[in-house]
Amino acid sequence: MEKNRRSWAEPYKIKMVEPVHISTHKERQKAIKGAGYNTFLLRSSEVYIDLLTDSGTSAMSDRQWAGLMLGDEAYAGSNNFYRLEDSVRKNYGYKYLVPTHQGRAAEHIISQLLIKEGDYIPGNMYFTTTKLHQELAGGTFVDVIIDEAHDPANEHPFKANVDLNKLEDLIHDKGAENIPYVAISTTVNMAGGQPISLSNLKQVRELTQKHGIKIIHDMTRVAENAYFIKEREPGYENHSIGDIVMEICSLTDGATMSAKKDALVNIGGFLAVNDEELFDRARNMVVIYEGLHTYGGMAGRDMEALAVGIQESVQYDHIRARVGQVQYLGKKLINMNVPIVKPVGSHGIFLDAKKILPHLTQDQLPAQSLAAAIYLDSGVRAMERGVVSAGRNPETGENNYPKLELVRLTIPRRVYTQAHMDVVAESVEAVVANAADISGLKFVYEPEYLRFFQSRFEPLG
Ligand code: P70
Repeated sequence: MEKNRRSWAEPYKIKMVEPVHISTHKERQKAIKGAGYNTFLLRSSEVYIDLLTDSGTSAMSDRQWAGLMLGDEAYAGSNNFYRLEDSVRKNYGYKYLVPTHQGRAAEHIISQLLIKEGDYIPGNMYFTTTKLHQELAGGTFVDVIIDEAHDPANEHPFKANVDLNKLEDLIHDKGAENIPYVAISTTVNMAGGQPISLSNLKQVRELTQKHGIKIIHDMTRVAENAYFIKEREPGYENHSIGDIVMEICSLTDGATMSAKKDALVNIGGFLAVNDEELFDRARNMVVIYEGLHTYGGMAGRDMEALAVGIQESVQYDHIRARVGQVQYLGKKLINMNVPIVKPVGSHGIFLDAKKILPHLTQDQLPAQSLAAAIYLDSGVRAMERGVVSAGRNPETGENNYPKLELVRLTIPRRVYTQAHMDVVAESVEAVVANAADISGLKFVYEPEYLRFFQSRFEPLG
């Protein structure tokens, strides 16, 4: 194909810049101590290259900024709501839209509506907020992802696939009546930004339909998943990203969306469903927690920026450059022999902290320690995705010990350059070379919910 003869490059040029502060080692030492060795507690002014998350950190296009000026801030029936509804229908195919302020609000609503006490919710690996909302609604999450997803070195092209035997066994053991839906995520964040294949999703659809079980789709990074399908799944090489996205959505009954990722906005999300009765209940519930059903926690201007962002997110040149930048950093680190999750995912690089710090036990919080060490080295901010993120078992109070103990270098969309990626790789290489000096951390404060956000730590002697 003509398009692929050349390397990817950003399909945009830069119109405005935001200066960043390059700190000194001494400043960073003070900052990380003050933050209790938790990168979530750093101020952004203390950060040089911010790879904490790709959530809400994207750069909007000129068309999106122009859209802000079209904000219709009517309490009810805003023009922007109808444009957003139209954009969701045209690009994703879901019939009914309930806007929310971000993804977890949509998770809250769908969990409360569909889950009853004692239910089981199978899914292709957990996500922190999703699982918590399932538990708060009385359910138990069950991981039915293929085993390969738990092995950072395994190069399966679709590590987010569901293990159909695991799913079938669960339906057999617990009964279809106790499984309100299967939670399918595109891509899977905690596995390293890995995709699910369309052929696997079709099989999941067939199996669940036989038992009358719904599929609820976490479509936070669906365009990135579609890009991998186009690249890797036989038969899809000539399909557009838009068509693949539509096909994915058509195999599910509804979706929760954190629009802060794929859809290129700084705030926003939604719940979308096809069933009219479920929609009626959801839009009744949204008025309790979010706002009226035609804004649900978003300003009119934000809905406009989202309507435009959705269209931009499924453009091939955009998604190729977005994923291309992540692959660039991944390849660089692989060439430096840094152990990372393979294949390289779509939204970030996941460093294998267990491999990098073999002298630490999981109780000594290797990923948390590695993220703090990288910050100290260069001011690059990353995020822990290991034992701290996995929290405690709500029944026993014991730590959950996930197989994956990772540090995520998450790449915001359209924000950093290839030169920034080079600095990140140099810093990680230097920290890995001196990894034996990293001594581990212990908790000194731990909140009840989603502890990774607010916990504080101290170095272990
Ligand atoms: C991240 C963010 C959010 C997210 C997600 C998937 C697959 C739902 C949501 C929730 C922010 C985050 C959230 C919890 C822990 C750490 C970071 N992911 N599903 O950085 O959406 O944030 O809009 O409520 O990735 O990965 P929202």
